[in-house]
Amino acid sequence: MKTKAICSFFVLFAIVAGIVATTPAAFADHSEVTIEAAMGSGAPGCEDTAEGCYIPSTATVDVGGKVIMSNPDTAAHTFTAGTPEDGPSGEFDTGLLMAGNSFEYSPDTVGEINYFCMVHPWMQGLIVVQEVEAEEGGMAGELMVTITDSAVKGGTQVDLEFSTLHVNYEITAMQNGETVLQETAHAMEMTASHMVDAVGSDENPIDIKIVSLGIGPPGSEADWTGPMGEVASAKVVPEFGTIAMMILAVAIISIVAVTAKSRVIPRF
Ligand SMILES: [Cu+2]
Repeated sequence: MKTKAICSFFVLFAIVAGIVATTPAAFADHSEVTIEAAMGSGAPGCEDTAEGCYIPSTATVDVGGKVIMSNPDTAAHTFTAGTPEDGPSGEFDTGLLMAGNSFEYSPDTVGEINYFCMVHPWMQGLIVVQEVEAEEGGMAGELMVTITDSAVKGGTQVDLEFSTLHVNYEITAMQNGETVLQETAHAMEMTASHMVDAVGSDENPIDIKIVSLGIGPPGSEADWTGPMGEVASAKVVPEFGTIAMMILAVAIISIVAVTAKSRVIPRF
């Protein structure tokens, strides 16, 4: 008598969810810049120095950022958008800025703005207004978690794929209102696997939920960055078409791709 055995029985599907990080890991800060009129710039000569007549003579600021124009010199100066040749362009004009005074300007469009001093036309500077910089430093801006489910021989293996290293997360698997798996983990690599001691069915699907706890080395929770909160959850059932998927996120969600594939191969 032959024992009827299901040797291979698997369900495969994947959910990919991308969350745009709301907390960049590191970025060059151009949200505010201070420009000072050079000391002694009321007399010609500063235009021939390396520093120039406005310091810095080229200043970079984010669009929507703040430019503080300050006059520590003893002479009164203006910071007037435009050039001595063409005159004021209208973007900003401090008017006559007396010694010790300052003026604030917030650019609202990307571009380059020349400016000069109406009193001392050899004084000229440039403000570069740029898009707010994306983060730098190699930390991915998106956290992607892919849940691939592979139920083999009585258990369900949950494979995860991350778009970045060092994701700390909690994985929970529920079946019939019972928690069949609950683990907190740190992804040293781009992939991770968890074994759930249960198999999903139409009547008893397994609900898997991944919650991001932050990105960073284990044990330094205070320094973790990136999206935190629910990343993805999925219902694991062995039949094509009955896979229910739900993707939630705490930040801005962008679903990159959703694919679902299911196959049942019974062998006797
Ligand atoms: Cu001046």
